[in-house]
Amino acid sequence: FGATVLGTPRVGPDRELKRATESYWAGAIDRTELERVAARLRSDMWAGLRAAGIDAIPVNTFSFYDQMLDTAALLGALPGRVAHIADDLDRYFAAARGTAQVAPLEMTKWFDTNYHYLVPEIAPHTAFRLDATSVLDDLDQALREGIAARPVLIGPVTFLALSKGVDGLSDPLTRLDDLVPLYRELLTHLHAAGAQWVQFDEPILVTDVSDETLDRAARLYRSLSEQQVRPSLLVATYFGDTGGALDRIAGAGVEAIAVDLVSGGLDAVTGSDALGDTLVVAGVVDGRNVWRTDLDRALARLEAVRAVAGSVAVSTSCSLLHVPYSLAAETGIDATLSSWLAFGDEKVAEVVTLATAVRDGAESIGAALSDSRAAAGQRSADPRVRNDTVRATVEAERRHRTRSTPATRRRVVQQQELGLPLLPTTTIGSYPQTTAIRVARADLRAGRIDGDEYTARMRAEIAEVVRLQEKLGLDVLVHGEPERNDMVQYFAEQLDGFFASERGWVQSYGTRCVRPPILYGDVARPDAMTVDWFRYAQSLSAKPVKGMLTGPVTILAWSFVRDDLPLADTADQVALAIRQETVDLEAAGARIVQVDEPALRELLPLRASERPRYLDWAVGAFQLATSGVADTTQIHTHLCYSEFGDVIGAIVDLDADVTSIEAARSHMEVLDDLESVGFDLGVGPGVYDIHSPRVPSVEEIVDSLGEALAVVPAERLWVNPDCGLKTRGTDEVVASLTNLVAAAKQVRAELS
Ligand code: THG
Ligand code: ZN
Repeated sequence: FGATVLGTPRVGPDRELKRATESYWAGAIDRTELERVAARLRSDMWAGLRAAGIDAIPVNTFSFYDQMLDTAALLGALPGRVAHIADDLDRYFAAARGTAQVAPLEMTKWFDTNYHYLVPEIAPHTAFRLDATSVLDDLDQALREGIAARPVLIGPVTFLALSKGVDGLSDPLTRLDDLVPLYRELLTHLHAAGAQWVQFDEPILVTDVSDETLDRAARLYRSLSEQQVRPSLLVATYFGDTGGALDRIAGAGVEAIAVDLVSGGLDAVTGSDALGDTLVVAGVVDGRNVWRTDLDRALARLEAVRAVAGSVAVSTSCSLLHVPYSLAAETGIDATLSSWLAFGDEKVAEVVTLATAVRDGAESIGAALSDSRAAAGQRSADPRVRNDTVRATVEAERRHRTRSTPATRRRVVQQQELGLPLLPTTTIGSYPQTTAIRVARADLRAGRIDGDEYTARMRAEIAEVVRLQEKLGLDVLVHGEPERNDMVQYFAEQLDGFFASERGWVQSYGTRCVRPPILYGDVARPDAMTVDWFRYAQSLSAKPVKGMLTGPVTILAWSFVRDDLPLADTADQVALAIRQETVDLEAAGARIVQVDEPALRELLPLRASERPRYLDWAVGAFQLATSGVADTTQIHTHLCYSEFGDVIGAIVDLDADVTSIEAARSHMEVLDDLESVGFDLGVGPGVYDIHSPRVPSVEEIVDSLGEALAVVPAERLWVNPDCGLKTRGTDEVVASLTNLVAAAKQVRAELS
């Protein structure tokens, strides 16, 4: 084949699968109807790819929830606690979401993307058993529709490497040999059903895998390729440089290897002497960002690959799961900006154009090449892309990264300013998103109300939240963030340099999607973004209300970022805008400003060698954002996870006066970790888990505080839930916070 993509989005151009699945969960539609929607989405996707000219079409890239969960089901490795559920689809959803009786699988990020997968649990005794129904059904549907179908499977190495060992199994990869017979049997079935090719996704090979793992992977693919009767094998690597793994896998006798030539370099390919007549599937069209491909550059890479490989096919760098369906759905975008972009459909067209050039020569795509050059030239010359004032200001300000006074001395002046009790109580920022809030937002969007009416309704929400916090007796208040749809999109809509898309949905996990803003130009803050809301909230209370901002690293992590400026430079531009906002909040009377960085760990490079450089600019950007205020102004931050691992030193370097972290589920071990690296700032370990509807008792919270006090001195300890309250109901929130305040008071009394 000459033109392919490694995978496709699946939630539907209009999020049809989200709606159908959520209706099925609510009992509003039955399984037949849900499967009808699913079959239709697959059919439309394949037909679209074929019509565009893709000659090898990935199938089995559809999923009702997640591809890792699908693989667990395929291998008979769903957790034992859901085994009693008779219906296979309900059993599958139970593993994904839990039920009243059983806990769901954990969820974690898929490499360095914004997609979250379910973490399979593998025990020493997990009895793997092939259940190929789902993949065979997919293949069958495709072949009946006349599609040149290539079933896609998560490769066994990646599957086990990303699974969690349970019941005493420390390394799931030790069970790789047990999977070999299942995958061999699967190849037999797929071949018999009519598959010419099968794709094994092995992105784990672009990370720092051990030699032992590489040996295991090579052995595994050797034993699959030695099978006589089977489809041709494509091993797909993506999200980075394949490095030495390329030769090992090519040497194992597979027919094709996919390499990501956007995230990774050409060297692994051009330097290889193991390719022989292997087909290299060259990922030259970026599958996870939204920029139009530079066709000249892509062609040069394809030529370089062709010079060393048996043959070359054109592909996206990874699955198109990570980009929106189509630019055509975006009506609010101006034609110029649009001409710089490519979403899923447009990327497919680029792949086909490049494959035409590979086959018939560059002359055959003359018109496309001149369009591509014109768009690139126009983009680099556009005044919105380069703002010299911004560049000069960043240059002048970037030295100002540290606060002038050390944290311990700041704590003294801040305490004089704030006069807080020991163990101050607060919340992370958001309060429940009520129906009234959603209605107001929808009314504004539909033009049923004007901006003034919207502001009035939001103020009413803020007043309610402030009143509630006063009544509960919290010490440091928040305004509740009713005006924010999303903590990144809200800022992107107000900053120059960002385009906030209307329909550009990308799956985040399960049925949940986000619309990442597109960061296309130098970032500037034309006006204050949050000050009016803050000023109103503070006017309602004598207690300190926190100014609430999202940090520069999180804004980048949850956006599509530029490919024409180093991320570190963009981070400083965003940081400068946030810095200006902190200064304005301070001038408006904020004594505390919180700058959240829940995604600090998400952008951590996959290769350890690249991590120090990342942490350097990421921490630097946070420091630039937060060091413009006076010593008396207290900077808070919030991090949404507790396993700091590789970033623990960075948390110290952030130098935030107070850090709130998720700790409820990890029993405060995180505090030990922090203190052991010399952390001596304020810390608010979450004292209860907001991800569950359960209301924590006073005793439980008192116990948590006791554990925390065993490692953190009382003068530095804060009391808060472990995350924002946006997804919870008001009744639960009132009950939980009542107990939180009571517990803090009880422990305070014991201490004094
Ligand atoms: N904002 C953005 N990106 C994120 C998160 C975020 N990435 C990581 C993490 N948080 C992902 N978590 C979620 C949680 C909920 C939803 C999406 C991602 C969600 N989405 C709504 C849905 O799909 O129905 C749509 C939300 C909307 O209308 O904007 O519930 O917090 N940027
Ligand atoms: Zn959080």
